[in-house]
Amino acid sequence: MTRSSNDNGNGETHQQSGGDVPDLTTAQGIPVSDNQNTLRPGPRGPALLEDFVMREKIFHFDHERIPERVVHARGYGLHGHFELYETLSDLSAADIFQRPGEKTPVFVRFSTVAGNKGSADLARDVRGFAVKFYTQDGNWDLVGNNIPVFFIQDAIKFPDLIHAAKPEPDRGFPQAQTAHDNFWDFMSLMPESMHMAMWIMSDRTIPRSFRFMEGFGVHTFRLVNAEGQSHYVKFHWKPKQGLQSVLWDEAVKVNGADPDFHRRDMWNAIEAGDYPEWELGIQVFDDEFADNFEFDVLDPTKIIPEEQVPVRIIGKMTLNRLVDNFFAETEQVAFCTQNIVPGIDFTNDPLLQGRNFSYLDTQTKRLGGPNFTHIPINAPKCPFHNFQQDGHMAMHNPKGRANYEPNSWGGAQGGPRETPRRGFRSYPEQVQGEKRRLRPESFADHYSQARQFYLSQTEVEQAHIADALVFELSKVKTVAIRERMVSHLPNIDEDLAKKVCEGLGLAKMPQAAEPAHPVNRNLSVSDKLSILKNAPDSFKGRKIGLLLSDGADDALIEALMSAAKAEGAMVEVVAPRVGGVTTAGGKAIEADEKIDGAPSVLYDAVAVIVSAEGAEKLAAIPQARQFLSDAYAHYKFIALGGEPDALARAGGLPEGGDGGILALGGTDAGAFVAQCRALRFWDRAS
Ligand code: HDE
Repeated sequence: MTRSSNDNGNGETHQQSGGDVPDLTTAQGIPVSDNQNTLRPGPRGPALLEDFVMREKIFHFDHERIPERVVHARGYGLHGHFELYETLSDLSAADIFQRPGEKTPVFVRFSTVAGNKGSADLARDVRGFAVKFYTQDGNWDLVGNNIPVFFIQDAIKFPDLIHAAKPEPDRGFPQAQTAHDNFWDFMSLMPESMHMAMWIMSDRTIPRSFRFMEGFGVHTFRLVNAEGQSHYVKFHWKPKQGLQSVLWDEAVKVNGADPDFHRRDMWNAIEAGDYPEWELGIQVFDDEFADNFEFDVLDPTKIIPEEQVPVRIIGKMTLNRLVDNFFAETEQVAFCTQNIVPGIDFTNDPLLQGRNFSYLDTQTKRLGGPNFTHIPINAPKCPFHNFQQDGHMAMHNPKGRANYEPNSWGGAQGGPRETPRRGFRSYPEQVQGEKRRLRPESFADHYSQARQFYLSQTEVEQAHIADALVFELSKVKTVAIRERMVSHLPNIDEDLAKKVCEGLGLAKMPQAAEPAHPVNRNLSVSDKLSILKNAPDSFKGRKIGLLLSDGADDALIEALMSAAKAEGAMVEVVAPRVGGVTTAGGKAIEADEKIDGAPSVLYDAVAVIVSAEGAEKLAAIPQARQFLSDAYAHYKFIALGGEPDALARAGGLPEGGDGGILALGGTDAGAFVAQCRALRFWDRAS
């Protein structure tokens, strides 16, 4: 029996076209009568080559994939705008920096670096923080990271760095991880990477959310004003939400429970109207500062501490719109460091100079030709005119005769003309020297700022750095590589070196690596480098996991829900069944998650409101026990309401609790949420 297009075989009928439902057609617009069956002679005959409907459909499907980015393959894109607070006309002629209050549309893509497109969100990795500003003078791309320094000083080392970080080529693993021999072999042979090594071993590489991390332009750029005067500048993004990271044990578990943890977080926040915001800050300095600074401002492995050059806040970016189509926007967006506008300029940072080649080159391959600027997400939103033409998929095809310049056709017919008044001019920096392959002497100090970073952390954060190094190097099979890496640590901090040496069980402390430049052991601590010293003072935008059972107290639930709402926090209901629970008052509350799918690592704090019988039943479920034992182990605030004793005991909570465990009486919900503002009960760690 043959099956008609409108019968799926179960007797159900598909929706037919007509009214608001458009007719299905081929890409050529030919209406399709049957989208279920291939054309064949007789019901059991071979497929006919003539079937252009089937062939076109499968042909197109076969070509759906484009190469993923060679780095930063996994990303999440969002729309928003940038609003300028104050004019910068004294410093920069950039159109975007002229008129306070003016909003410029932006597209942002957050990403991990090493993992492929399908890897998990909470890999220990740098996060990309790329912003495309659609300014009235063309697109400006600030292609930054969530860490202000980089691994290497010269772009020529980038392929080596990335090869070493990616899966090893013979075995094809590990995916999205730096915990392997090749990576640490390379790092330990590159002392210039030691400052970055401290950052990537810190909790910066396991952010709780894209919303709770900083962004940095990394390189020193130039701002150039209308008079042609130049100042150096470093760009910073400061999240209004504050900084927050997860623990490594959480990261490992989150990756299993929800590999999309970061993109889901962003989706949920924007869907809820809780739009994340970052302020744009600039560190501005001149040649005199640059000449006197302890390090070379062109060296991308160095920061300028905010205590030395304060960050001046100049505007705010708000992300408030999800993409309509992930492929069209997030996948096809092409950020490029060479996209710069009049009033901003490059410096000779050797990494930046190399990047200016790489991005355009890789995008031409990834997006299939030179016309990727015609794709809506990449096209400028201001008028643009030039004599570029043809090529694959050309979408902007100017009319008329003139496709060259100069021409004598005149007027509109002659096409666009150069504009010395508005046009981009490079800052006329004096450059001279011998043509050689050289690394400047001024780039030679590799340890002093690594030490400064380490010493600027709280004790908890320092412990995390040591633990992360021990974890990563424990995955390195070659002892000589472990030892070589540890040999750099005494140049950073003796105590750190000792902890890692002991943690690895090395027979003896390796001899310290010989620094190419004496280590400055007296750089001042910079509080801005710590996450915990810059923690938020609100629980806004965070999430409570509320575990309920049948017979739970209605008033307690209600009180917790409204306290969370008042703070701007979210509550997700977790229950033994997704159908939910029936409260003591007989009210049905649907669950957002069944307990098996909602471990407490997905939440910033947890609350349990249960009846005595419900607590007994939950105590028998391993995931319910872990919900509490993990929350406790991860220093989370825990609220216990109703009659939770059986579950609290089974979950291993200490008899009598601790300062981070709150018994939820009638009026305590507000106090609990207020306590949660500290994000974690770190006292439990000591
Ligand atoms: Fe990138 N980088 N990078 N990078 N990078 C790419 O461009 C490169 C560097 C950064 O969401 C690639 O279109 C070189 C520093 C982000 O689409 C590629 C060097 C910083 C993104 C490339 C660097 C970054 C990329 C891969 C050393 C922080 C993702 C796909 C000289 C300031 C943008 C692509 C997005 C992507 C090259 C170093 C940030 C291959 C050669 C330093 C956020 O062109």
